Amino acid sequence: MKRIVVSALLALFLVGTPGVVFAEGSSETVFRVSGMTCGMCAKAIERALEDVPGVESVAIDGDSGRVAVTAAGDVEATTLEAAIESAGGYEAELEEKQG
Ligand SMILES: [Cu+2]
Repeated sequence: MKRIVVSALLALFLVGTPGVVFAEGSSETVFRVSGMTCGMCAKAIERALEDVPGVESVAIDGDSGRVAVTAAGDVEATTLEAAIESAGGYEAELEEKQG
């Protein structure tokens, strides 16, 4: 009986491990973007960022101009910045990068 409990715990640990490693390898980069005037702007920027390899999620606050990008692994801020600016007529300024 004790052995079953131990192997169940071990299985839990093994299953949980990739998630932990994954979280540690991810990064969050926040930009302050100017030039966004409507929801379509936010959509265009979101799509451009999602096309960058490694990008997992994009959160945009149109009012403050803050764009937060979560990526698996270390995606260069300059790469993300270029993607934002390629969406057309926007200027991105790096505000914060974690991971
Ligand atoms: Cu717009």
